Amino acid sequence: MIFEPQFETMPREKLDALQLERLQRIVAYLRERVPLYRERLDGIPEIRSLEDLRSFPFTRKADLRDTYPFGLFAVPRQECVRLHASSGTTGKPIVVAYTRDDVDLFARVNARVLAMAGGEPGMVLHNAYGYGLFTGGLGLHYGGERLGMTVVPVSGGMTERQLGLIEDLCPDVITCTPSYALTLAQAFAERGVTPDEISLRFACVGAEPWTESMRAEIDAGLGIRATNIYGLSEIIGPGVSNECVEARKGSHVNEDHFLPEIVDPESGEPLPDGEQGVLVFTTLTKQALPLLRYWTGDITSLDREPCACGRTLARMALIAGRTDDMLIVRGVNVYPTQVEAMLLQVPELTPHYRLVVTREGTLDEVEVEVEVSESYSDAAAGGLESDTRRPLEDRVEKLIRETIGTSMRVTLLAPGDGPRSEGGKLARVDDRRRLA
Ligand code: DLL
Repeated sequence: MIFEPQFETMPREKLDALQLERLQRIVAYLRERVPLYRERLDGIPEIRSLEDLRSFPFTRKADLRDTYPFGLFAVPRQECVRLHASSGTTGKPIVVAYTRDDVDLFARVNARVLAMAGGEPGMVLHNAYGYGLFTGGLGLHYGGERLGMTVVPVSGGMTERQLGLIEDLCPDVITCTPSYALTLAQAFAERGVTPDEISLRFACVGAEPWTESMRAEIDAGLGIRATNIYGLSEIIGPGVSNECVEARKGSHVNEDHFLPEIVDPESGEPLPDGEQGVLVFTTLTKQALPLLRYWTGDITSLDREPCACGRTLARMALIAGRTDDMLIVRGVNVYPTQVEAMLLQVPELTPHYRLVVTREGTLDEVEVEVEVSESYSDAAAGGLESDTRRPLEDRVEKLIRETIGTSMRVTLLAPGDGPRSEGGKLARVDDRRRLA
């Protein structure tokens, strides 16, 4: 079903006109209320077309950090009914705020994404995104309630309890990170529960990068159709975009609220549909913390072709990586997702992997630690101690050289020894260069 068909299937020209009208309004609002924008937009002419946005400067994470905690708010703090914070890896987090109307918008866009994923009123939603400062738990919680679902606010972690609740409450939809979906699938398998015995039918998985090969593992492991959910705290949290369960070919961006652009990572120049670059968002309707041309750092492309589901909203491809996750190994740019996609083409391997980056002299070295499958381990008598180990490692190293174009060392791990999500986002890269 489509939650707000009047917006989600709006003809392109009407959507463009709506975006322009909202853009003009939000720019005037920000010029009036936020000192940083008043200064930065000084001398930049009024917006007359959507293209005029291209003359605006980008807003970056540093702008939020530099004005921490409330400096970019466009309303008095007293009008904010909610704050969330995103945990940065370094230094202070970023604080984001919602007025009462923003919380309502947060609920509506999440009701939309749950419906895109296959959710319907009356279904049970098992929400295993973390509750608290992280936007995932509460965002999908409000979205599920708004759609008319029965929401089970499990939050992340305590895997045994999650399994028991799924067995007892028979949810139709689950929301969690893709790495945690795999943890749950594996825990069910260890209990001897087969995918067709699990009530779940749909999943909204995201909040971290993942690949088509991982989707196949999640679908098979839980007996579901998983769709990609994308969002970030600065823009609203979850609810920015989601794939429709019909096509699963790109995530529909709630464009009437979040205007997407793709720009060149180096020059910042706009790129045409279909080309990969950095995703940039302008919020069109938020009150407490609207942002103009926010540089997400996420790499993807846009597609505005009509979709089988009937929505006219542009679709963004699965995130290839973040500009700041990109590794440069012997001059070759590599995203962890490229390694993931490749590893999962090897039947003996599992999606439980990690990249360890070290520096020897002036060269970056990457070691891929990846867990082998149970069946490989059982078949190779003696498991990883057997003499099949080095030939398999060699084979994977060769595949990496040939498909990615750079060398990495591969180390096989025994089943159970690879990294697992314990409920939240899983760090795929262990960067030891800074420590050295
Ligand atoms: O992760 C919001 C969210 C919650 C999205 C629940 C989806 C589901 P942050 O913690 O601020 O917000 O992290 C945002 O996570 O810039 C991306 O780098 C990454 N990310 C989010 N969704 C995806 C996805 C939430 N589907 C940052 N694929 C973003 C790849 C994703 N990366």
